[in-house]
Formats: sequence, structure tokens, C-alpha cells
Amino acid sequence: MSEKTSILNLPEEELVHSGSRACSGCGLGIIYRIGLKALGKNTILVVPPSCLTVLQGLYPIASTKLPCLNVTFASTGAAATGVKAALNALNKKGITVAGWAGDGGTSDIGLQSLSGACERGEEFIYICYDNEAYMNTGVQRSGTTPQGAVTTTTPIKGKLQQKKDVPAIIAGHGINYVATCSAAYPLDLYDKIKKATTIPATKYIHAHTPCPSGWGFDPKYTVKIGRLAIETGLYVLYEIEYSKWRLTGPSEKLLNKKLRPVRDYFEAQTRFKSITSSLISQVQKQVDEKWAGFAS
Ligand SMILES: Cc1ncc(C[n+]2csc(CCOP(=O)(O)OP(=O)(O)O)c2C)c(N)n1
Ligand code: SF4
Ligand SMILES: [Mg+2]
Repeated sequence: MSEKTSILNLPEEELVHSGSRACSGCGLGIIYRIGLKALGKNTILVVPPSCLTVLQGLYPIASTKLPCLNVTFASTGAAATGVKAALNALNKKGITVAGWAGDGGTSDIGLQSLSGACERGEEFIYICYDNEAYMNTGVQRSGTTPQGAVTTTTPIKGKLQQKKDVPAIIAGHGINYVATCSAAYPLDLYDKIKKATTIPATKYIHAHTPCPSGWGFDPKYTVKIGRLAIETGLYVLYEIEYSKWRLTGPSEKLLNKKLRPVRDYFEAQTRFKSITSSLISQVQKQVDEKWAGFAS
């Protein structure tokens, strides 16, 4: 994409009504508003159980202006496939189908239907918002919960295992477009979703969405926490377009620069209250090695 979107040329039309049931400071709320602008009004959403179903609410008081199919937890990839097939059968052209699911609904329980759709190359965009736990049901650990994070199912030492790298798993299917984004950089997210609408077959967007309620920080710091994840190099913004990988936006600007210590990110959230110094050093080493690989 040649021209980057700025706040001045973002479409003015809102596809989300004012007011929603999300917690204040919800990172998902940011990407939902901006993401729908990128998808456009000729879009059908497919959404499994999650904080998004709560944020959207139910007809006739739903917060979204777009048609939305609420589906079972495991079936987003299959249901989006079916919606597109039905549109094709009716010869309805120019309608974008977008699956939009949480990290639990993507990295764990919905992975099989998403994997099948990617392998078949189904025509839809899949957006995973990653708040790094099953938030809607009270903060249970998911495959993408980071190591060391306390959740209601990892209450003492925090999660023992590393975060599952879902974009890499999806990229392994060889689909035409995979991108990572953050609620802290909504214009970068806008441009990536917009680009995805122009690319055929299955597209996957993975968005990091800070969650004040589940992560333990003041709701006014959502963007700050999201930026810290990028500035420490823990979360990397990139895109893989037709198999070509490249760092993007704020992460690209960090190349060959000194990253902030990961400790700053951990200390800003109560979910990491049990993290040990040795785990922090281990994570710092992993981040340094990863970024050394980007620079070479
Ligand atoms: C088969 C099935 N199991 C469990 C649930 C209960 N449930 C509803 S939302 C949810 C959490 C979803 O987590 P995630 O996908 O990460 O989205 P988030 O709530 O974090 O936004 C769970 C476990 C369900 N609706 N269906
Ligand atoms: S629990 Fe987290 S993700 Fe869910 S609505 Fe609240 S802030 Fe948003
Ligand atoms: Mg979640």
C-alpha cells in the first residue's frame, strides 16, 4: 500500500453505535471501531462466544451496524466458509466476510476449523483479537497467555508455558496474507485490514488488545501498555504478503535501535505479580536473540 492512512483521511462514517458493554479502556473496543471502518459496510461478521459478543450486544440494541452471525465457539472458520458459499450461491458479489474471534476461540478451540479453511483457501478475512486469556468467562489461561501471567487457572506462579505463536502457525498454511497489529496503533491496523480486503482467498490478522480488567492496569493506560509491548520488542508488528515477511510500522522503526527492557512491561501489570527475576532474564534473552535475527 503506497499511502499510509492518517487520522485526517480515516473514513468518518462510524459502523459502531456509541456506547457498548465493554469495560472502559478495552483494547478490543479500539480495534473494533477502526477495524470495521477498514472492512467497510458491505461486510458480514462471523463471531463466536467472547467479549466481542458482549461488546456487540444483541439485536435490537446491538452496538454494531453490520450484520453479524453469532456461531459456536469452535466453528468460526467453518461458518465463515459457509457464509461465503451461500453468498456465491446467491450470486451476491462485493460482500466481505470477516471472522472475528478472541484468542481462546482462535488459538485453542477454533483452530481446527480455521486451519481447514486456510488449507482450502476460503475467501474471508479472519481477525483474532488477542487479550491473552479467556476474558469473557473470568480470565482463564489460553494458548496465547504469556508465560508468567497469573490467571484464574494459573493462580500461583502464573502460566508455565510459553505463548503459542498463532500467526506463525497460520502462516505455515501458506495463505496470501498474515499480519500482526496492536490496539495501540489503530491506523497500522486499519491499513493492514484494508490491504487484506484487496487480497484473494484467506487472510489472517492477529491484533494485540490490552485488557485492563484481565491484565491489571488502569484503563487509562491501554495504549501505553500496548505500546510498551512493542517498544520492548515482546510483541512484533509484521506482515507476510505472498510469503514475503517484513517488519512493519512501529516495529520496523525499532530495527537497530535499543529496545526498552521487558521488565518495564511486566512491572506495569498486576498479572505478572508472581514473575521471577530469572524468568524476566530468560524472556529478555529470547527477545534480544529474536531481534538480533531481524537485524542480520
Ligand atoms: C463450547 C463452549 N465452551 C465454552 C464456552 C464458554 N465461553 C464463552 S466466551 C468464553 C471465553 C472466550 O475467550 P476468547 O476467545 O479468548 O475471547 P475473550 O472472552 O477473551 O474476548 C468461553 C470459555 C462456550 N460458549 N462454548
Ligand atoms: S474483559 Fe478485557 S477484553 Fe473483555 S470487555 Fe473487559 S477490557 Fe475488554
Ligand atoms: Mg481472549
